[in-house]
Amino acid sequence: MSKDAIDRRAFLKGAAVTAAAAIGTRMAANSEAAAQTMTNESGAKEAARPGEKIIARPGSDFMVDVIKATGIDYIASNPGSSFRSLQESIVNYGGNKKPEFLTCMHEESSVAMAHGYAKAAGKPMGILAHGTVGLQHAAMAVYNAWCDRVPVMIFAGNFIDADKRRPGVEWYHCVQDPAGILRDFTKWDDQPASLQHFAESVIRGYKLATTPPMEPVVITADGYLQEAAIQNEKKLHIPKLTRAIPPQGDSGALAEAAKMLVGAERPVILADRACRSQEGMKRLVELAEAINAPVIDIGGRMNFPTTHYLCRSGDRRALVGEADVALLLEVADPWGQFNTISDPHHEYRRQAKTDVKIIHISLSETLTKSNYQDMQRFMPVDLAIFGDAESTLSPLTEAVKSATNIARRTALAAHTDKLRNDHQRMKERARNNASQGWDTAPVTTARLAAEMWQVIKKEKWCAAGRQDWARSLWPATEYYNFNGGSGGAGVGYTAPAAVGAALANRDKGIITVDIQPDGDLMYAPGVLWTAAHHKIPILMLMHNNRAYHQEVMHLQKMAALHNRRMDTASVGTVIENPNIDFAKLAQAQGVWAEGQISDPAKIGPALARAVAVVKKGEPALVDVVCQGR
Ligand SMILES: Cc1ncc(C[n+]2csc(CCOP(=O)(O)OP(=O)(O)O)c2C)c(N)n1
Ligand SMILES: [Mg+2]
Repeated sequence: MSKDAIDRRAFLKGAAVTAAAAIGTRMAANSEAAAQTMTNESGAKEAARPGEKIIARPGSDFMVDVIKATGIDYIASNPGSSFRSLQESIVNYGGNKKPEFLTCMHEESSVAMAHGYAKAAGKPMGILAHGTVGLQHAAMAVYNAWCDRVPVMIFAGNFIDADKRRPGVEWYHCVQDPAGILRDFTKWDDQPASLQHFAESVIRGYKLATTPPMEPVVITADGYLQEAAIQNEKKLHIPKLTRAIPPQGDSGALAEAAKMLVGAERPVILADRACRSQEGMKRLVELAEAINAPVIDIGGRMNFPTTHYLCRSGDRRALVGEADVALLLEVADPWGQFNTISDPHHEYRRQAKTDVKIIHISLSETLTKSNYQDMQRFMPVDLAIFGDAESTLSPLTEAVKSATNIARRTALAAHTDKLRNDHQRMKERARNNASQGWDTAPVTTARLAAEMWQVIKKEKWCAAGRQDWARSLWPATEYYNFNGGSGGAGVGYTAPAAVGAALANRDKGIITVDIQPDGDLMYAPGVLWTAAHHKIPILMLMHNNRAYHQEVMHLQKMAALHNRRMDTASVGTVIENPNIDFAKLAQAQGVWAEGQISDPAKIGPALARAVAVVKKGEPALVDVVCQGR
């Protein structure tokens, strides 16, 4: 028997005593009560006398070895008995390091944290969900991650063998097909029937989740497999994890695309979930410069420096409207870039020339789920190149360079002055728009973003919350600066995803800031406690408009359409009477906080105090009463 196993046996024998010494009498009393309860529920008397029937090497230990083999650093989870053995193994056998267990207060928070983390860390986090109920809570956040093409390793506890289930609650929480509820919006799932099967499925799942287009994957950790002793351990092996190299677009197709781009008079590049790294951004800069084409960063990822003269994200309507050739890079909604359906009359409008030539480099054709409609409206294009955008950028740039003769190069370079002026004009317009109502109370959203900028401009920073003003006002040159959006627009994403990003950024010396909508935080505010407990430094600046403001606007629009009174638009949409005191909400969970600020002059000093807390490694929240959106 290994030394570990002996240690664990000794621990079990003296459980109550050890627990009393280590974690205080309250926990010791609880663990005695728990032992008693287990005896009562299961009727297995021997379990009440620790030491008599020991399982020194449970299957869940091997499961931890498997999870460690993937390199997952964290498991975000709300605890549940369907994975109690795996949780115990993570902590006692695995030493609660790589992976470390993160205590979450809602499964939606676990998944959204993993979502934000994956984009900031460049690798997935694991989450553990408790059978039926845990997966039901997780579902919307999984959908957001699916829509955003982000990998999450979802582990679920479940007892598949009815002969082993304890009566009562365990039946309510077990399910014949755990992943079924998520199958429409996950890439793959499996319910392994043996430990060897678990090892192969986790490695296969990790590989699938992290191969573009990246998506969440679900693997069930069967409860009985977790708790029962490992049989024939020598026969078990963990397969090697080799990541698949993402595909580059076909070279012939790239030559054709290059010809179209080089010959264009008004080319435009639209990048969405295109880049995954600083290197990807650098490649997009090289391509854009080779064609001297303006770039619209749609914002699914950080694709292009906002300081570059070819950055024209704020001029999408005008540039798409005049374009003769458009290059799309993993754009989630291609149809919506060139067409629209008006609101509220649902009438079709074209926003581009009818003969604009469209090239799309994308892997979206590999996603073939039918039920959910995240594929967006079908868009006929002139050249559909199947390939990973980031990996295809460099060969496309090479093709562009070889398709450009000296005369053409000179002609393209002649556009530079105008392009620089247009970029400056876009910036000035954003600054002018931002200065409207600068000193008004409630505070404008632009003022909020500007105040935040003042306290982070000398830091390495990541904006993980609401990013609209920041994207047009803040000079951003690094991939880690912006963490993209929710994917599926399921509200409740922003706060936990920002905390997940902050965790990924913690050891890189990057300060994570979150302009945080009030309605979003109230879905699952317990993520503040998770940030405090795990010492995750994040600066939350509340965009507290005391409303589900987008819905206020929708109701106003409907009242206008129906020619009826508008003042009732607040019914069911405002969060007033009583007003929520977000500073107290945060303080109650151990987070440093100040609020409820309505004087814009007071935001800066409060943020300066908050940043000092964040720099010490802890979360901080500043609540500001703001205008609409
Ligand atoms: C889960 C979910 N429920 C409802 C909605 C509809 N919805 C869209 S925006 C919004 C308001 C969100 O309020 P808040 O986060 O405070 O942002 P605000 O609009 O006030 O800026 C709601 C409820 C949604 N997108 N997702
Ligand atoms: Mg709001």
